[in-house]
Amino acid sequence: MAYSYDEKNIFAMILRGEIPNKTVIETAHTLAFEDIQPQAPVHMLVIPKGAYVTYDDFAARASDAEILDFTRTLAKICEMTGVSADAGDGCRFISNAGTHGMQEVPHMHVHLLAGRPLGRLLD
Ligand code: D5M
Repeated sequence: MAYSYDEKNIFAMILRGEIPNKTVIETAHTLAFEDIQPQAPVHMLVIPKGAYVTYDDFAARASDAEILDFTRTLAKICEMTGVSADAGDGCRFISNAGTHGMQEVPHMHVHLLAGRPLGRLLD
């Protein structure tokens, strides 16, 4: 079944410039901005500019250029903020999907969390 995208979701509104955001970096296909309810000293959201609902929707329908831009931008932010596991203390990427994933905003996004020990995800 194909996902149906809701153009009224809050990240679509951010992408259309209808509501403000604290942009960290913007590229041809990707936007990263500060999460409004930070759960860690570093908490950003990285979103594709295209209309995708979840990670698997993005992976299935986005072009290679969009996917490459997204993954490289995520890595660039880690480098810029000094949170890569190589040069810093590390970080966590989370992409919530659907009801059990507790996804609130139905536009594909990856949370980048860092700046404190984040605890074990699965016990
Ligand atoms: O997480 C959705 C995330 O989106 C949640 O951490 C709050 C954040 N959020 C909601 N509205 C905004 C605005 N306007 N700016 C920045 N961040 C926002 P989910 O994975 O869908 O549960």
